[in-house]
Amino acid sequence: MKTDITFTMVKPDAVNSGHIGLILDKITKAGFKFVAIKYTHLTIEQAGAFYEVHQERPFYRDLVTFMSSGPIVAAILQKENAVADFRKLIGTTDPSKADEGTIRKAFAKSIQENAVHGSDSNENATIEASFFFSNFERF
Ligand code: IDP
Ligand code: MG
Repeated sequence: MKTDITFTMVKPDAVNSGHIGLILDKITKAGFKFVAIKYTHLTIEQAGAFYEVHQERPFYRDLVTFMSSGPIVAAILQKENAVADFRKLIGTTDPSKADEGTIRKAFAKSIQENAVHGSDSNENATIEASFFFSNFERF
């Protein structure tokens, strides 16, 4: 049983810019182990379901369109204190406010096209991981 996991996506902007390799390298060097990984392309319906918690927010429709605009890399990551440490590694939602050395500071284009997703709690990490991966796809 894997505990202390978080869930991430390399978003369509970063995939399109050719940054998959650099981002996965930063994640690896920060001490995260890959429990599961896949390259996929979300439908509008899937992106809408994944971000359902944000459906009342003004940016929801644009976010769903963006997240289904091209392929993504989805992964489950394992590390002690995974959720909090990964949020620190990726930086703030708005990349103009992100700390030097964070993934969003290096690769994000805007508050929407911000290169990576990271779960915000252990509960959501579990829900998001199960949205993408079965137990047979986790090692
Ligand atoms: P997070 O990804 O840092 O956890 P959330 O507030 O959960 O940020 O928002 C989910 C995603 O929605 C963000 O990563 C970003 O792509 C997009 N988003 C958040 N706030 C805005 C906004 O004000 N304008 C446009 N897109 C936004
Ligand atoms: Mg969030």
